[in-house]
Parts: sequence; structure tokens; C-alpha cells
Amino acid sequence: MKKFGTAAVFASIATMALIPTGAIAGGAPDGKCTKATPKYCPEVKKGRMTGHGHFIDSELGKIQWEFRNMVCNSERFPDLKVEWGDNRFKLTDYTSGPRCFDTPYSEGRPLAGFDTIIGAGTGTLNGEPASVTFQFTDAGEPGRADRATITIMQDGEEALVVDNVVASAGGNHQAHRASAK
Ligand SMILES: [Ca+2]
Repeated sequence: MKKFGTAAVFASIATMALIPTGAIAGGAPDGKCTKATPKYCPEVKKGRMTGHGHFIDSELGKIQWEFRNMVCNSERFPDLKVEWGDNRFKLTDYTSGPRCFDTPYSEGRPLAGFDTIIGAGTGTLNGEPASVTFQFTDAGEPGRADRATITIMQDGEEALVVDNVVASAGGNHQAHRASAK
């Protein structure tokens, strides 16, 4: 199997914001809502986010992700694909979330009432069981400012760590109001 690697563009691994399952369920009452702590920001119960993005990591090459219909507070349609090198991750079930938060980022237009979606789930990496935590932010337009944090685990080890990267090589995350088509 291809050796996996770690991609962290803006922050070192030591400071990476892993999202343990359960940790996103409510925050400390006195937690401050910042760009780095979306779980303390106002939660929006309805809406959805669509998007894709990719960036070029100096070590791993192109890392890309896609989610076609990620619905706030609905586990009905698990839909996330992450690809890098010869590696393919596909989400099959949510284990937490997705939950949507209105952080100091702005989703721009159209206004959706939230800009960040967070969750965790299980799926397959190269056909074998794996798990994922993710956080996607719509920072408006152009989509190259949108952000992704993705950790994929397999066999108890980190297979991929994408820590708060922007979709610098292309892409766009788009938050939608629940009523939007
Ligand atoms: Ca966007």
C-alpha cells in the first residue's frame, strides 16, 4: 500500500485541530466563538453545503475533496470523497453531525446563515475500513479562500491530515439555506 503522508499548510501538526467524535456536541458555555473554534459559534439547524476543492501539497501532490450535498443535522446522505495520489476515501456513514455553525467567517452571497459544517464518519480508504473527521468552511467568493480540515484514520493511524488549508488550487464551498434549491 502506498505510504500515506501528512499535509499541513498553515499550521504545524502540533497545533492541528482534530475533531474528536463527541467534542463537537456542544461547547463550554464560556467558549468564545472564533474562526478557530466554530463549535462555540451559533448553531444553525437547517441548511446544507455543497463543495469541492483541492490544493497541491509539496509532499503528497494534489489533494482533493468533494461533497455534493452535506445536510445540517441529517445523516441521510453521507457524501464525501477525498483523493490524493492513488488513495481514495469514500464516506459511507456519519457517526457525528453534520452540524452547521455561523462563525466569524462570512459565506458571502447568497447568505445562508452559516458558513461552517463539521462532522465525522466512517467509510473506506482504498476499499478498507477507515474513518474521517471533517470541517469545511465557506469563506465567500472566490472559492479559493474556502477552508478544509480533514483527518482520515485507518488501522489506528493517521492516513491523511489536512489542517485548515484553503482550496488554493481551485474549488468552492457553498453554504445554502434550507429552502434554497
Ligand atoms: Ca465559497
